[in-house]
Amino acid sequence: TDIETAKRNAATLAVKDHFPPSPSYIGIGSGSTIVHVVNAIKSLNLPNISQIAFVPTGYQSRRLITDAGLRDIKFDSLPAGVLIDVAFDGADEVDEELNCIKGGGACLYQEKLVATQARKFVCVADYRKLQGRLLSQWPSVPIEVEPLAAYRVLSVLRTLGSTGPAIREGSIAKAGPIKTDQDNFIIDAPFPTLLLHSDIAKAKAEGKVVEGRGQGGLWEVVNLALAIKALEGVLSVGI
Ligand code: DER
Repeated sequence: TDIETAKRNAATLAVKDHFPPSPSYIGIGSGSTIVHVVNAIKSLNLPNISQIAFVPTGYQSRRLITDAGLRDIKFDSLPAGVLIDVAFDGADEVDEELNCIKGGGACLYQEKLVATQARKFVCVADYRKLQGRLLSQWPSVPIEVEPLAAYRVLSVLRTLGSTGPAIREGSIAKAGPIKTDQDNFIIDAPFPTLLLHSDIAKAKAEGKVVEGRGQGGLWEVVNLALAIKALEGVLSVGI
């Protein structure tokens, strides 16, 4: 199957199996696969669609929601303590425990906020993304850092065995480092193939885990991995 068809298949499956009957809040991720999720939601032709607030994970995600005529709500406008019913998002790579590498689109901070405030996180991915271990295909772990913390995080990553972590530079359209929607840098940290969380628990037990607090944000960089574990993860793979 060609990749776009695989993405559409994954999105159709994910929405069919996991879009709740009468949700209040739905999380919408970033990237290209999520476009198919929004299309699949629209084709449900829900009579109560205007009652549902869609929570974006960045500017691209927000534009996707509003261009589709759906009602968007900014993350910081969510009522305190409310849980997002289901968050749909893509990933760059997923392992057999549903750990995800995210951040290819440099939206991972807000993606993580939405994913971790959702009752259920549905990762929508075409077959290329599903690998036994993380960093089998994807080259490095994206980490969002405040610019002030960047050089310190780079040196910590080197001591953790990352082979050449670097601040993500813009292309010809952007001189200098790219900035995320939260005005942060992205560091891409290459590591050898990453371990599963079960292996990471073992690495923690052996004291190989470094946990620290960057400027204002908590980042946990374990010996080999920075990965978000999908909450009640459900993996919808397009074939
Ligand atoms: O940045 C991210 O984590 C996104 O979810 C993204 O990388 C997935 O992008 P894709 O759906 O275009 O492959």
